Amino acid sequence: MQVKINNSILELVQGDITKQGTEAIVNAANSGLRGGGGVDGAIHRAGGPQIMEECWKIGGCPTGSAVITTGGRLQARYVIHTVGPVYHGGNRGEAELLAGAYRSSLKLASEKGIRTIAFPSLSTGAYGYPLDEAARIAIKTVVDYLKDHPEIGLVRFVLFNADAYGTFETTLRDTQSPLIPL
Ligand code: AR6
Repeated sequence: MQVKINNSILELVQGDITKQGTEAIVNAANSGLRGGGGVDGAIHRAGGPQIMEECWKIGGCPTGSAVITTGGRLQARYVIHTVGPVYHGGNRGEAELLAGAYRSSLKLASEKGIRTIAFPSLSTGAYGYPLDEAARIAIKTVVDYLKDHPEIGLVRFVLFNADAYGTFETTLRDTQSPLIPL
């Protein structure tokens, strides 16, 4: 599914983040940038050791922030590493931290002149964020950013399975409807 936000494209696909040909892909990292499972493990496996070497030099990344490395052997030229919150029930600032992770990644892309970027669904694996709430925050944050930042031409959400794709699709359809406010 694709929608236009001013002159930019927001796209949903089902697939593997490591296979994307966007200029940057986003990693669902931890604050130590130490690697792990899920998206993080897949990106380091596919991209090779250079990405981890750069992560060691950077040292870390607070929750809600983002840092950038090259893409190593990946097709994407850059990896933007961001850290979503661990979900503890929703009353510990998780929503703002999750929005912050998307926003910081997009801001870094704008600063680096990156025009195409692919995101996984941050925090919805090991970090336990409920998918429907996370999808709503992800889509609202990206749509709001694209409205003000025409320099980003394409944002793609890469959803790993049909369930995640369906949830993002329903959420995006709802937010596109003038009858249902964000
Ligand atoms: N492409 C796209 N999406 C994927 C892929 C892939 N190759 N693999 C998994 N997903 P997670 P988090 C989906 O756990 O919740 C790591 O150990 C997955 O189905 O990767 O932010 C880090 O080091 C889920 O919906 O990220 C951190 O310690 C979503 O991506 C911690 O996990 C995110 O799942 C971060 O946890």
